[in-house]
Amino acid sequence: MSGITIALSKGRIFDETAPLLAAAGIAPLENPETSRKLIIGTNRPDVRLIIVRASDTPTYVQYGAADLGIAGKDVLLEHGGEGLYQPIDLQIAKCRMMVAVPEGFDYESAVRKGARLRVATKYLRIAREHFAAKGVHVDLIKLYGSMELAPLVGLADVIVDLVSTGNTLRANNLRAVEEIMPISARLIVNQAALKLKHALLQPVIEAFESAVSSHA
Ligand code: PRT
Ligand code: MG
Repeated sequence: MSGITIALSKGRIFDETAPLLAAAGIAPLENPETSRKLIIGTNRPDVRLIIVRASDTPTYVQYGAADLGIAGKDVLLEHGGEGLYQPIDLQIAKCRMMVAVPEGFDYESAVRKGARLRVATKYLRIAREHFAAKGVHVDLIKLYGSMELAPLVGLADVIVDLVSTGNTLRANNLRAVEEIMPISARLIVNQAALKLKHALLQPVIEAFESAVSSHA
């Protein structure tokens, strides 16, 4: 396609990206939250949005099916970032990657004693690197969601998950014991498109950039 395709996921990424799109003069013609369409036009005939699963965004941009995308740092670290240029931390969809345990589980002494921990998470790469750097031996258990359940039913000792308000942990009698890293969403750009469509992409990237820095 000769215009610009932007990959976004529904929910918090779309909600928090809408003001940035507006700053770039881009207005979606339909609301992806209510529309069933996966390709959504905008007020600009040369700009369209595609609606993808959050964890698929880097893949669409890597292969050039989208020129731009917006994805959480968590998603980018798990994907690996091949073929992607990551020019801007958009400072949206912020949260923290945390280690959490059930109330009553003594994480600090388990770590001190060199116990082998069973870790349930969707974020295998991030968890593997975190515990390897601490020298903690872990058995990683891959889940696709609702990690909070795993320690409550004996599937794991600890979880690695995103936390924003902490309400989900509290509601399930879990507590955060370690912050792995702060997370926010990044603009990602297909590296080939950045060269071939520079004149088209550069103004959009700059509009995002100035919208973010005027917010800081
Ligand atoms: O939901 P789906 O399986 O489709 O994919 P997803 O969960 O990857 O997508 P989505 O849209 O839920 O999240 C998109 C991005 O938002 C993530 O990749 C993060 O970078 C970012 N983000 C910011 C969050 C949160 N905050 C967040 N709180 N992603 C998920 N959560 C979840 C968290 O996993 C936990 O279950 O919210 C729950 C905790 O929230 P609190 O407020 O109770 O602490
Ligand atoms: Mg989700």
